[in-house]
Amino acid sequence: MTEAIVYERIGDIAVLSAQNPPVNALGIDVRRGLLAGIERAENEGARAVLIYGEGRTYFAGADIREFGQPMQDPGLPDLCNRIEAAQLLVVSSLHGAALGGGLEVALSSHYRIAVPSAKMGLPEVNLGIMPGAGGTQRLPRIAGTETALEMITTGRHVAAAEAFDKGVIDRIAEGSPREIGLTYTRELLEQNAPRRPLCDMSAPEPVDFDAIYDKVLARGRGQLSPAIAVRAVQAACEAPSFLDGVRRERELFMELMESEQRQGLIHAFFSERAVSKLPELADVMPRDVISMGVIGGGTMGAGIATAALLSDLAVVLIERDDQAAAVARGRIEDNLKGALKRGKIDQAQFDAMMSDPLTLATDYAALSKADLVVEAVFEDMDVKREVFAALDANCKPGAILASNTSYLDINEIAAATSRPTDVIGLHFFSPAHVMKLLEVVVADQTAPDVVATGFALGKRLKKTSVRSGVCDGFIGNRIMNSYRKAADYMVLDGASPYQIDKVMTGFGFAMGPFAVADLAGLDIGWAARKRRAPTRDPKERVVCFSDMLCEAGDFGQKTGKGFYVYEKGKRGGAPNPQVAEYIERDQRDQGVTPQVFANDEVLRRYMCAMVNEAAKVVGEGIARRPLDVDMVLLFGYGFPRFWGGPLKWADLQGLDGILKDIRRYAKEDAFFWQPAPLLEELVADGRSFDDLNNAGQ
Ligand code: 3H9
Repeated sequence: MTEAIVYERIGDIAVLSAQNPPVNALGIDVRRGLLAGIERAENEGARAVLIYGEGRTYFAGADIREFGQPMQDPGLPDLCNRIEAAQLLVVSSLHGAALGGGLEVALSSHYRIAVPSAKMGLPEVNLGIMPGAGGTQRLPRIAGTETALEMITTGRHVAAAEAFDKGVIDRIAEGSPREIGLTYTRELLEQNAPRRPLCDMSAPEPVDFDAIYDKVLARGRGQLSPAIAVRAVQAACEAPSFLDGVRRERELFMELMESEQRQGLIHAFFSERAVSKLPELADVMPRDVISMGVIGGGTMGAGIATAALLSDLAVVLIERDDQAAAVARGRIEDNLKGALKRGKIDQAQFDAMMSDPLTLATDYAALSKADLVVEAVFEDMDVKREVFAALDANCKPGAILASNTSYLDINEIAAATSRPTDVIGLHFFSPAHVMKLLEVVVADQTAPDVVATGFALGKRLKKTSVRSGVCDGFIGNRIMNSYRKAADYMVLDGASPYQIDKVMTGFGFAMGPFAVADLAGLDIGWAARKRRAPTRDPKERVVCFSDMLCEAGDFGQKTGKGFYVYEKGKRGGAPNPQVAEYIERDQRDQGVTPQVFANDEVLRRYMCAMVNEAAKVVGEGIARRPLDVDMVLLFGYGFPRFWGGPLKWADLQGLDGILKDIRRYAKEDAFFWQPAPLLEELVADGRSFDDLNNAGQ
């Protein structure tokens, strides 16, 4: 018997306890242990087998780390069939999470009991695959086709009470999984309860699978796994026998296993966990943060304050006068009302958050007890320096002074204080109480425990925190600036903004770059272009059509017109006919002859610009690893998760092809398309971005 499954005999019951921390993933040792345990129990004449997990959880699923490697016997599908076919009674007792292959083992057992806090689900689609050990065949038999389709295509975790209502489990009981499992199994034996293999149940009722397939495909914006899973459930209803259904499930599972989307989504799964683990901080204790200060109560400041309140921090928000403070309070209230409406908090929590923990003030002296202060004022270096000098004068020793600037130099900001080691960038994304990304920007003198506190705060606020070095725009905005420019150049050269938006939504983005610009406000880019104009290299191509829109007072959604025209009450916008005129004028002024861009070419240029700048960001050490960039784009910029991030996408496409294309584009515009030295190096060495990730773990 392997160590991962411990066999024990208690009277008529053989107990198989999983001991494979941290999540009892169903790796080869666990599978062998379960198989051996079932066989031994049968050989020894036990009347029942109880399966449960020691530690945090029942089985959290197949061991994802084994994917892509040759499968070792017994595979999970065979194991599940064998458990179900056992001639004695098999009972599973669930706690923690029974997910994916874990729930499939439970469904192969003849009876299921769970503690009230247990969660279960078939989340495989989120990894680009689908249940592959009979889950798509057994769940619809026990819970009905519609419930199974909903659970499998969303991957949703279902609480024990709901699972009981839907018939997925037979009983809920308080206690340890071992105790409740033993009591239940004894009871079943006393009652001479029959074996109850789900494979013997009749096929579930069919539904309109084609319609559901189309709906699920559209909802996933091109993600294949949920749609393919629909076809597997269809087989549960329509295949001549259970085994035929299982065979169909296997075919579809293997198809997804081979897909690029599976690689992208699994990269995202591990990267989102790896990204905030910094080896250099392993032994560094963060400072305590109980009370937080926020300077500025605009959209960003109010969002940060809301995020802090939602995480049980006390907040002191500073505004310039009472009127501005009242407006800020109103913004926070609106944000919290949204959280209330979405069921994130209840009325009592809402009332509590709006009173005790929230203080609005106009005097920096109110910050004397704050452990960490985030400044979210106007993006102007002189203003920031003034704010930081005031913070330096008013905050207690050891307080962390953070700037939410999107692009300004944190070193210069830190120099306005007498304590640069306590200064850091904490770059939130708007709306800050909703968006998951936090860039933790480390300046030259930032102390390690200040960095550790930035990450601890991010965790507390339920953000995905990514370390960034200092540069204009940090990781995310710097890369965005580059692919936005590529989009603008394509428009100047003949592509339309609407073609580009369509190509990028086809790739999986929720919105294309021009629709995003309209949403963010075209005046933001306009201001940035004006700011950069004096230092712009004369070799850089300049695009004017966006400025023309701004000069006409059209700033996007907020003015009702930008690249699109927005009608009140209508979702999205229609193309703004004036845009074509502006583009033509820009082309005439610059002597550009427009060309036709195929959709593939649009995608390639856009993505090459993103990858090239991302490679520069990694090469210069602004991002520690390629996966850091991937997580920034995924969590802050709507990059489609099923591609894993731009650098995972680049690996999947092949870096040499990307470099060749960048060199081809450089013949038209050598200034913009300068290949990243890191990309050249990787291609020369035959290595990938993932090789760098693995070297840096
Ligand atoms: C499947 O089952 C396919 C079958 O249908 C068919 C097969 C034929 N494997 O998330 P945490 C690691 S597909 C390997 O931080 P939490 C994780 O990387 C699977 N490792 O904890 C982390 O490692 P590290 C379907 C795994 O408490 C550590 O465990 N199942 C796996 O916040 C702790 O994880 C799923 O998709 C795994 N399956 O959340 C469930 N799971 O410490 C995936 C976790 O080195 N897992 N690890 O960074 C989860 O959703 C969460 O981990 C869970 C716990 C909710 C269980």
